[in-house]
Amino acid sequence: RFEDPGQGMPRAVITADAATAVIYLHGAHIAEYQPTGDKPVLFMSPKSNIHPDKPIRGGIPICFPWFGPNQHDPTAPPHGQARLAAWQLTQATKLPDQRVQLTLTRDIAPFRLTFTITVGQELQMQLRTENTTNQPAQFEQALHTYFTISKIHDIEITGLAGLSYIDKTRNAERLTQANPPLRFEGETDRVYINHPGHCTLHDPGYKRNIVIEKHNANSTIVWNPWTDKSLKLPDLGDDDWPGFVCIESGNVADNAITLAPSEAHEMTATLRPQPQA
Ligand code: TA6
Repeated sequence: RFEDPGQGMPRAVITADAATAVIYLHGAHIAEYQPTGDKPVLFMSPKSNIHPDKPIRGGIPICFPWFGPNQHDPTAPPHGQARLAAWQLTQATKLPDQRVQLTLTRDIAPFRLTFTITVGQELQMQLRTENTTNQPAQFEQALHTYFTISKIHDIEITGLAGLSYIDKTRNAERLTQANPPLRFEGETDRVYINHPGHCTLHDPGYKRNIVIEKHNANSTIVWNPWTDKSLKLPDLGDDDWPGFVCIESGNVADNAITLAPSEAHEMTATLRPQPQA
C-alpha cells in the first residue's frame, strides 16, 4: 500500500508473503526490509531525519553520481543528489512467484536512473544508469546498506581476503586485506576496489549470515564509525554504533564508470539472509 503521512515523505509499505519492506519516494530509499520469521535486516537510526531536505540515516541510501564529498565542489551534498531527490514510482506489481516488485525513476542530469526493487525472501536491487546526452559522462554509485547486527565486536565479514582497499581512516592509504575474515576493533572505513564477487556478513549473535551478492558492482565499502565519529553525527545515537555495520555495493574510486553518449549500465545487488548452520 501507499502512504502519505503528510510530512512530504510518501512511502510504499510492502507486505508480501515472504517479507515486509518500506520504501520512501525520497531517495528511492529502502528504509526497512524484514523476511517473514526473521529479524529485520536493515538498521535505522532512532535519530534519523525523515525529511524531504535531509538524508535518512539507515536503510539503503543511494549514493549517486559521486561517493563521499564532491571532489570539485565542497558545497555539494556528500554522496550526491540521488538520496535527497524525490523519485517517481512507475511500477508496482506482484510477480507470479508472489514477490513484490517496484520500479522508481529519477533524472539526475546527465543521467536517467531506474531503480528496481524485488522484495521476497531475498532483497534484490537493480540500479540502471543511462547517459541521456551526446557527451561521455562519468559517475560513481553505491547502495550504502546499513545492516542491523547483534554486536560489531562479534561479527565478521568473509570474501574480502587479498583485495586492495583504500583506508579512509589512514589518509586514504592503499592496503591489502589479509586472509582472515574482517573483524572490527575500531573505526573502520574501507573502499575495497576491484571486488566483483560477493561477500558474507556472519552474525553469530543473531545466528544469521547475510550473503551480499552483486553483478557489475566492482567496489565494496565497509564502514563503522565507532565511538568518536558517532559523536559527530547528530542523526545517530551515541550508543548506536555497536548495532550496525555498513557493507555497500557499487562502483567508486578506481571503479568509477564512464558512459558513452546514450550508453546504459546496470548493477544489481542481492541481500540473502540465511540462518547459521
Ligand atoms: O560509507 C562510508 C562513508 O563514506 C563514511 O566516510 C561516512 O561519511 C559515511 O559514508 C556516512 O556518510 P553520510 O554522508 O551518510 O553521513
